[in-house]
Amino acid sequence: MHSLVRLPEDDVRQQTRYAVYDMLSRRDPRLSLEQPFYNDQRVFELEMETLFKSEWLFAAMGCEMPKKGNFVTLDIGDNPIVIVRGGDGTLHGFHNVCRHRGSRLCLHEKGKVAKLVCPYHQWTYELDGRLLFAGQDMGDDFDLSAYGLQPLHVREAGGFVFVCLAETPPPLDDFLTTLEHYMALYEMDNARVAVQSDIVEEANWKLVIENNRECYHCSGAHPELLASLQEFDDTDDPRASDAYRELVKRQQATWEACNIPWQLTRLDRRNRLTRTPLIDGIVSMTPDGKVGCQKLMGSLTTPDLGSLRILHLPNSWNHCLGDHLITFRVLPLGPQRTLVTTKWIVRGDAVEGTDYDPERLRAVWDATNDQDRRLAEENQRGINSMAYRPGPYSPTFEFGVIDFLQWYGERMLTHLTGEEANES
Ligand code: 3BY
Ligand code: FES
Ligand code: FE
Repeated sequence: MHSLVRLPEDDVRQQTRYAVYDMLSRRDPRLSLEQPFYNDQRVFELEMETLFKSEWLFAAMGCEMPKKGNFVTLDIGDNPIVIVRGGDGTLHGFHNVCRHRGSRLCLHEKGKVAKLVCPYHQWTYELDGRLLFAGQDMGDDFDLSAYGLQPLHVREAGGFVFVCLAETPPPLDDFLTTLEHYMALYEMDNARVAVQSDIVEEANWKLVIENNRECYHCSGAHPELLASLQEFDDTDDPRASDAYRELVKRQQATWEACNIPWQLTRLDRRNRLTRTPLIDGIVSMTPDGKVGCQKLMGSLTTPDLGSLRILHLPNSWNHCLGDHLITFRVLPLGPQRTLVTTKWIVRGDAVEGTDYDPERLRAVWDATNDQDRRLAEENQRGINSMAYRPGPYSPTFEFGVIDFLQWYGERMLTHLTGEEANES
């Protein structure tokens, strides 16, 4: 295969690397980032080139590709990718780029195909990426085997699908094993997406994640969400009340008796899993706190599971309830534009209209997402001002943000200096 020829690095690119390196290595971890991290095109391109091309990213749910030939597409920056279920049940990931003249191959976000056929001149690929057919006119010595789709790394565990564009991806096994363990009871082979929302926020992707990593803003912004969600998910949280600690103790004893995993597991700063109670007496994130889907996930007999929260930096957080799951995927579109995709997932055999009302299922997080979108967009507009200066995070309320930026800074510095990843 021919290697990609790159134009020489221009000065601006090199200087951006130096400037970002410099800003990150001398930054005060208690403060928000300097302005260019949130609004500069060059810094954004550098992040896409380093972080988003090197890290494992949450891409989709396996239940969106239940059968052979089911595929999902998404864009990681300028890179269109396609994930497809092969004949043996495993997922294959490819750059969604035809080897003829480079057209995008799969145009839809989801679907089912027998083969991958390019819409331009109908070059046809097997689900494992091999080129099968290239028209009649490529010449007698044309070697089909030299023009397979370019693969990328895909892993699936506990119903979640991750991709990585790096040649040598960072380690992921510990996280996947933990995820399998926590997700087993949801039986994700028997699940499907009931509702999906795609929101474009006019804000930098880090502002979207920062906003998610704290609940300092919750009491002022999220009346619907706070009817079910506890503002903290850890008894060590400085804000945790005695009543919360009592509730956690009671719920954990019940979960323990049923073999339901709940322990807080942190795998470096990037992956965090914990099961935490909802508000006492509330079983789901719906307007009235009752189940949003009558058929519970897996073989559960009670919906009272609290929320299994799963964080995967840089681009996902999730709530797994007894009756449905809500997954969140963040994909940067530009320095000040971010796609947030939310999926509400129910048991595979749940019937719309009978077991669940999609409007009721989505109501709480639709409201919450819209509130968060406004907050992130106003945050962005203020940061764009000449008056913006990095401001202090509350160590009590915003330690999650401090943690995220610590991870971000470390990973950026690692990629910028080309060092091997030394975390697991
Ligand atoms: O765009 C599509 O939906 C299909 C799927 C694979 C190839 N493509 C033309
Ligand atoms: Fe795909 Fe021509 S670009 S067949
Ligand atoms: Fe919020």
